[in-house]
Amino acid sequence: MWLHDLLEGKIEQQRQRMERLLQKYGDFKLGEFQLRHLLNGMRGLDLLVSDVSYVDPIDGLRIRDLSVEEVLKKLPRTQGNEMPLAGGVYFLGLIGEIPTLDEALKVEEEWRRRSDLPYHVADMLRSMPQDTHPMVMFSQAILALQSRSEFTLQYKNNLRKVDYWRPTLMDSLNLVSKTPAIAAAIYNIKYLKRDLVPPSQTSDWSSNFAYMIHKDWDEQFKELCRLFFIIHSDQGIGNVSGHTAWLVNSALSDIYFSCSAAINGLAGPLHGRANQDTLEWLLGIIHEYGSCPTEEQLEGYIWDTLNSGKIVPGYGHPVLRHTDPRFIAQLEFSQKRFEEDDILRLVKMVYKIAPKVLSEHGKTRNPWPNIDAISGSLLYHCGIKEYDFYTVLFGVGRVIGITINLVWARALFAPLERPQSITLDNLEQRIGQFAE
Ligand code: NMX
Ligand code: MLT
Repeated sequence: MWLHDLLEGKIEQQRQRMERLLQKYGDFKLGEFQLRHLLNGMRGLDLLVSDVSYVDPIDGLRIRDLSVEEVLKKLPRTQGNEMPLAGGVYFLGLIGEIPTLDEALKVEEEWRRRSDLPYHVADMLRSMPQDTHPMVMFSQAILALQSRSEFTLQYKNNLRKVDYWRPTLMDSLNLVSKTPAIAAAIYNIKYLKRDLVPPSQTSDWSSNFAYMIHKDWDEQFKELCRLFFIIHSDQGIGNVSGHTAWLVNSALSDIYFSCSAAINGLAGPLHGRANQDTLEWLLGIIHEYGSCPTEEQLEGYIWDTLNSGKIVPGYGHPVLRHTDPRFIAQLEFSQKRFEEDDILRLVKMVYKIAPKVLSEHGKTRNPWPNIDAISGSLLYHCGIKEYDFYTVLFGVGRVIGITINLVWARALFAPLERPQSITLDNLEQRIGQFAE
């Protein structure tokens, strides 16, 4: 397969690079960690290695060392579209080079011919109770595809460790190709109560989602899908969903097991669910004041949110210490296209006022907006009003980056992850004090 051929030489180079580092510098001290790191969720510790992407505290996400702005500018797009093809970001992350239009289209073609959703997955989704959370449906649908895992099949047949990445790449292509169809099935079953639409054999991967939810006519939404999936595709491997997948996969559980688990982590309000919570919070403000509030009213509302012990959704970040460039990319997208939208006007007002209030409040280390501070508003403007669905779309994008990382994890023999856990007694003994 052409992607295997392209990847093979690169993997060999990286294996030698890692081997050399380990042999020569295995004892090199990279840093120290303190007791506080054990108790603060390991914030600030460099503990994972992946060349696919990196999150800089100030500049934000870099995929293969390209900033979000560069990714959106340099990746190829088809004629008449401003937003690039998701096939391009897959190629970039996997191979480490900016693809030509032909290469991005070839990835899209690989996906298209694998994009059908098996009957048993659609049947399972239909049979779930109406009040099932869409992220449960998403996670279960991914898990239900596990019976098709190439990795697990070949592993049973004495697959050699040096070759683990090969079927993992097939699993990545197969799963990524089907995530828009899974999301569309959830949307059609749960909200539209309409029949499922088989994937189009002409649309690109991102806009195929629009096609399958009966929105093929909506060019603006299709452009939004392209932007949305690309900017959600990766964010290093330390975030909750990425790291969950990485950990599960380290036990050689295949990509389906790993991504299903990742989606469960993404569903949390401190992670991907923040896009839903933000929209709900913004609608609450509009409901309270009848339309956009004044700046004074908004400031009061934000203080009320904080004083009642709640978080301001979409603000703060475990790594970033400045405005998330993925927020900026979406803001620019909306400014060009629908500046007059009330909710988007409110998003901009919040951006003006919340950082000041959060700084004064003094708790968060980062008072600036993250990707979720605006993403739901764009979907809402484009007619996707069912906000408990938004995190599913986050996940559709994220499966791209996660599975690329897992291909590389297998290629570079990422070991079983198994940190030691210690007791508080251990801790106190080590620092020479005993519990009172
Ligand atoms: N509103 C109110 N309080 C906040 C906020 C916020 N937006 N952000 C952080 N804090 C609080 C945080 O709860 C913590 O309080 P406590 O000591 O009582 O536990 C304190 O500030 C210090 O937190 P940080 O070290 O700044 O942030 P941390 O790394 O722990 O958490 C988030 C990062 C993203 C979980 C946190 O900023 C947050 O809860 N934000 C709102 C939810 C959100 O937008 N999540 C989406 C993140 C992006 N994503 O897509 O996953
Ligand atoms: C993400 O996109 O995964 C979020 O920004 C959370 C993170 O980076 O930890």
